[in-house]
Amino acid sequence: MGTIHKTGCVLCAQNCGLEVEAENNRIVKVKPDKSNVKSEGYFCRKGMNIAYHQHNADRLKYPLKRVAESFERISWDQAIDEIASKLKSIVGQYGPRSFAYMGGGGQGCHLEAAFGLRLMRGLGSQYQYSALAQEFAGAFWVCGRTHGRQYLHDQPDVNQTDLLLVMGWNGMQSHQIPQAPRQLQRLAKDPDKMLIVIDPRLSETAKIADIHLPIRPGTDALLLKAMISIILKEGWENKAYLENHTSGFEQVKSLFHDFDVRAAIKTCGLDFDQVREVSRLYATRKSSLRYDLGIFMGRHSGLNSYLIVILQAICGRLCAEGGNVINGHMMPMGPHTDERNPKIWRTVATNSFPVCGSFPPNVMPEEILSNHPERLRAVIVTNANPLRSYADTTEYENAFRSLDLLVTAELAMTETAALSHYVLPSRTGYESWDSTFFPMTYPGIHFQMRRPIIEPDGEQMELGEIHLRIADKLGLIPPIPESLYKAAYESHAAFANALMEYAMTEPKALKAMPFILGKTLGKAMGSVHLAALWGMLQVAPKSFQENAARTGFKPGPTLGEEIFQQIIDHPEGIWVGKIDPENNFAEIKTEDKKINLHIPELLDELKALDVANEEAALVMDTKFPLILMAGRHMSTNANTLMRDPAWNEGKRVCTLAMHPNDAASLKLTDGQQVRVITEAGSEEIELEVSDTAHIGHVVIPHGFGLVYNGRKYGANVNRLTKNTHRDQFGTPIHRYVPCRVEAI
Ligand SMILES: Nc1nc2c(c(=O)[nH]1)N[C@H]1C(S)=C(S)[C@@H](COP(=O)(O)OP(=O)(O)OC[C@H]3O[C@@H](n4cnc5c(=O)[nH]c(N)nc54)[C@H](O)[C@@H]3O)O[C@H]1N2
Ligand SMILES: Nc1nc2c(c(=O)[nH]1)N[C@H]1C(S)=C(S)[C@@H](COP(=O)(O)OP(=O)(O)OC[C@H]3O[C@@H](n4cnc5c(=O)[nH]c(N)nc54)[C@H](O)[C@@H]3O)O[C@H]1N2
Ligand code: SF4
Ligand SMILES: [Mo]
Repeated sequence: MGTIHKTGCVLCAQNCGLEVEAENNRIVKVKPDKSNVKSEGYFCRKGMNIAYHQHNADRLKYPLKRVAESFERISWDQAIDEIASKLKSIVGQYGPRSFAYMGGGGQGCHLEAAFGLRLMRGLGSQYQYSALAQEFAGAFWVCGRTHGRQYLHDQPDVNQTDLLLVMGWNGMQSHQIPQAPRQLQRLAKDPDKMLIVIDPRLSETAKIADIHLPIRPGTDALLLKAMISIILKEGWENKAYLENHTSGFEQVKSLFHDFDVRAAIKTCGLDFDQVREVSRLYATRKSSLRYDLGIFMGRHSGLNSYLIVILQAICGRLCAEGGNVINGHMMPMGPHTDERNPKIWRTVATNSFPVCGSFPPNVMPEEILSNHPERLRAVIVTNANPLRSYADTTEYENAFRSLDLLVTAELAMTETAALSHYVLPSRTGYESWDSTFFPMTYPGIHFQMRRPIIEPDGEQMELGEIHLRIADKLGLIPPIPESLYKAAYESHAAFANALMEYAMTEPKALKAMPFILGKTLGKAMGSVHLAALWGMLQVAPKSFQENAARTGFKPGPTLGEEIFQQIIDHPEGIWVGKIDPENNFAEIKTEDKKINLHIPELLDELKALDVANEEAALVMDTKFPLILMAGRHMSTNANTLMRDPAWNEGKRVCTLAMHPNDAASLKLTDGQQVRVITEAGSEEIELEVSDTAHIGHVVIPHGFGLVYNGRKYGANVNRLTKNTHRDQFGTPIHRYVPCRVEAI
């Protein structure tokens, strides 16, 4: 019998509570943790198999340096010295735009971002690239305009809603809200509630829905425009809400008049009466809406997000009970980086801008391969595996091979690590203090700090400490007085006083704060991540303090310390705050405090959205007659986080799903090997004939193509995606990749 620890899952944004049994420094058994107030004893088969993520043959133990075509073990001192001196010389010679930090994202470990972003800023750069900008960029950008800040995202108030309308989200497999399958099944089974799913495939979520609209792939914008037109024409809109809580609708309203609704719905491959009924239900019931990658990574991604806000607003469903609500947060997922602000950088080769602080990974290869004098030359990658995760593996390989410096801090020898000049071994989410800042709950705000439950069996460091050491070598940390180090060992109160004194006399202290905390308090605590959390809580903004007071924390100067102690005392996680459910509109941060429905930059695309233009755009090239859904989030993948494929042994996991009619016309049969060809490349894969597929639409899950112990597991779908197949925000159009399929 080993020791049982309360912790959380690091494999998706839900971070369900887990009870993990560790024996001889290995995870031997995992159970869901009933005492976690967010997940309440829910977990999925990924969480159950977390040991395959933690223990695998590719784990890194020591810093490595590439020498010719292989790696040589070096000391931490040598690694940090060499990396810092190369960074200094590259940034010194070519300027701060030559450096990018690709990190801070991830599913389980966000505390490194406090350090990585400081290192990036210390070098003078604004280039943070992360996964956020390959999925949510369009939606977050729209939130910036409609809600006033790019980090204000609305989610369905699932507990109170009577009707959940789902677009391009397969929560039964992908989750994305706490205990998603439980919640979806509850809505589907309750005769007084409804689940409506708009998805080309008969997804696992569509299967249990009250109504499934099997939309033609890529036509959601047309459908949304039609639904809004129907609602306005029938007079089902909420006029009082529009008057009191929105602005700008007068400027866009006319675009929905005289729209050929019947023809549009026909182009979507749907039935007019059914769409009219769904529109009526959504407009007249206590409804909410959840959309995801089927929309985010689809055609008209940004426009769809805009249309969804308009749909919600005309029906009065935003910031309303049982509708879509804005969650509270302990820390926003990123800053509001409005590209109209001249201080916000654009990239040199593709003129791309960040959304919520993050630049789009899709443009990075061009930014590296450009011949602009300020092109990207040095990249630090953490918490990401661009060589299998991001679009166009082949182009990424070309780009990364031509960098002057590529440093990857990783748990395992990933595809990205294998191409790097330096590989730095990092502790896993079970070997370090760490957490995420995903605001997924409402009205409560949940927080859990995971603690080390496994001893690192090498020289692995916390990711934040790796950034700290590089920053220190670069001279980015001002001198710290001995008294501050000493105070860190005395008490938090003594430390807080000493820190305040120091910050008043040292002008550089504020900007280097995470590093200073890490070097002093982090040393005393044995974790730089934990020290950063303590620091964040001491300077929590007023809005968070109010939310914390609502859960019973005492407002005042000791609030941060009190919350910190509660977090430490409760490894299962706690409610750290509660947003005011009576006044969700208070979260809207536009100038007039109303939901702004007029986005000039999207009006041309909205005007041009009609049946004639769409029918023309939807005609497939004869070379590529099928639509590939490049990536599917299912119970047998976890992005690229599972290194040991044994967790899927005996399962049919990476196939090309195709409708029986398409298979028949191509004379293909289930189980045979086929070749899928796109503009980016080709991959061989096993065919799975499935009537869950939509005609003309084929599906490959992402995250495969891993080579483990010399054997390749499945096809890497990102060999089939082109980095330039993206929208105006840099988001890949992974859900609409033209392809053809041939027998081998
Ligand atoms: N098991 C598992 N769970 C995961 C992950 C994982 O790798 N594995 N990854 C996590 C991450 S990082 C994310 S972002 C989420 C993603 O979670 P989801 O967004 O739910 O993932 P997808 O599988 O892309 O599902 C989207 C749905 O959109 C549909 N779709 C495709 N094209 C269209 C279209 O044109 N219109 C409409 N309306 N629908 C369309 C698809 O058929 C699919 O059912 O999953 C998270 N959860
Ligand atoms: N074609 C296609 N591609 C896709 C998708 C798709 O639908 N289609 N889905 C995409 C989506 S939604 C997402 S979010 C991305 C995610 O893609 P990525 O951002 O690459 O994230 P992951 O695959 O989750 O994890 C990447 C690496 O982080 C490392 N890691 C995890 N925790 C830690 C840590 O604490 N420290 C360090 N140093 N490393 C750590 C893991 O070992 C892993 O190698 O993939 C995307 N890729
Ligand atoms: S993968 Fe996601 S849903 Fe599954 S146990 Fe982990 S956190 Fe929970
Ligand atoms: Mo994602």
